[in-house]
Amino acid sequence: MLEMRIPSHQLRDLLKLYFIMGSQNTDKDPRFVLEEAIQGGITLFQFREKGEGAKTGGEKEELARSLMQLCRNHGIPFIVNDDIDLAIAIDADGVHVGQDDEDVAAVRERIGDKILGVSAHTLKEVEEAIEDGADYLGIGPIFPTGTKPDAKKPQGDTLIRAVRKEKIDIPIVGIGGITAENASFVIQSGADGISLISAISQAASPKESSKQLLERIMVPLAQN
Ligand code: TZP
Ligand code: MG
Repeated sequence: MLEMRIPSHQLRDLLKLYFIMGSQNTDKDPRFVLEEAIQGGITLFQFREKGEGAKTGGEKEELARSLMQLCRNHGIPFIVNDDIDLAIAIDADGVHVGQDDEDVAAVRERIGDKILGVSAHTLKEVEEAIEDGADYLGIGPIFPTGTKPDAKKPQGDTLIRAVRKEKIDIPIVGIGGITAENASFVIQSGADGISLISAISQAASPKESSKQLLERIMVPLAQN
């Protein structure tokens, strides 16, 4: 396990192709989808068991443990969305919280040096999250998304560009409606990576989709 806060350069690399999924995001077995996505080249995984049809309690924990084991088998860090108790119970590699979840500084206290990601929608939220101990930020929705019913209005690259203009260099991933067609736009705005659900979880071949996404961001990433 990590014994110090993850260095930014290492995290930037991990954020390149950040796949997020819960069992509610796929008609297939989520273990199969994750295994394929790993083979296709994802660099980080977030377990986000949330919304209609999501598992709870023991079933949720069991799924988390089996997906974490798949990640461990391939050296992919495993992040838990929202559920800090679960992340601590299973000794996940990190957590991701939004503005409506537990207070960021309190989460940092609870998780020690585990990776801490925070969703931010304004420059003020960005600055507060950094102050409170975020390791990386998720910014979006960049494009319209059908996956998160309560998502805010799509903001394109406005906030990512504003953050970089302020010379704030915290690792950032864009989120929301990202596909192979628009992935390079997100990287060109100054993000270190793309995070996505349906472009991989709903793909006919999660493996091919992951490969294609990675190919589309390699050139723009090299130019950042
Ligand atoms: N937060 C902002 S948009 C979103 C989340 C969790 C959903 C992203 O899903 P998709 O399918 O990649 O648009
Ligand atoms: Mg949340």
